[in-house]
Amino acid sequence: MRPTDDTPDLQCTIEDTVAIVRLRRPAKRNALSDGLILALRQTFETLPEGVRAAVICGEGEHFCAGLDLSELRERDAVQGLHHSRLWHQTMDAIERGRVPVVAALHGAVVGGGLELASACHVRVADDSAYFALPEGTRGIFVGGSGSVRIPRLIGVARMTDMMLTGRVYDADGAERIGLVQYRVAAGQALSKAIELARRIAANAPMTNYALMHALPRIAEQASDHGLFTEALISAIAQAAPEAKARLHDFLRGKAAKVRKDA
Ligand code: 1HE
Repeated sequence: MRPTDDTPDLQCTIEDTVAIVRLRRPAKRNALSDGLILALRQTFETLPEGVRAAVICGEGEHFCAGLDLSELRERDAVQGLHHSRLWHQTMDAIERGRVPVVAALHGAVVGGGLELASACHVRVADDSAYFALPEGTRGIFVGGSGSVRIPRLIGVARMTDMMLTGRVYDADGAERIGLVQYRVAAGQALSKAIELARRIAANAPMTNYALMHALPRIAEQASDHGLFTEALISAIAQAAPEAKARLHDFLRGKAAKVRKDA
């Protein structure tokens, strides 16, 4: 296990091919200050070459309390615009970066914390997790890409309801509406996320790249364009030497079979 560029509020530890990125402001419930948003971007943009997947988690009782509201007070409109764009760059560095990211969620996953979770590729919630968008109560709007990424997961109607009424989803509800893909017992989110990240890290890199960079674009294309993009990416992926080697192993009976309990 090897720590990399730590700032006081963010720790990145490398375990073989998996990076574990930990929010470390537990006294402030991991609220996302400007410094933390910049450190996240820097960390995901400069992951070491051998890293094939990442996990993001939070220290203490909660994953993340969202925007650090203490930094909001003095911002004018132009500064607000640039601040939101700064968050967008960080979320893009995660979602459209080099490796898939699994979010390990517990406690509060609220406001900007939910925006951060939504930029990840896989979300695991433990039974202590709860999800809300309290921006409405604070008199503000989402600014960290939530209006684009959250409706992709749960639809515009559910996000509107969360912001209009202050509705809070528990882990069970979050799994039911598609906000998270996995639900585990309290205290188990990180270990499950690491297990999934290890599986992801074992995939052919081109498959992971296609899932991160082609699939979301295809989903937004007209179906004729989407099918054409799919054909191109599929042809590139299957021509990679790693794909040929994996196919060869399977045909010689040396590859793992699909098992129903995997
Ligand atoms: C904070 C923040 C924060 C806690 N910014 N300081 N997010 C919110 O509206 C959520 C606000 N936070 C909460 O509702 C609660 O703190 C929690 C449910 C997350 C946790 O409750 P609890 O009882 O464990 O902790 P606490 O006692 O409320 O907070 C502990 C300390 O953290 C306290 O500071 P202290 O100096 O009095 O000890 C809190 O002030 C501080 N703290 N959350 C700053 N968010 C790009 S746009 C995104 C827009 C948004 O994210 S808006 C939603 C913001």
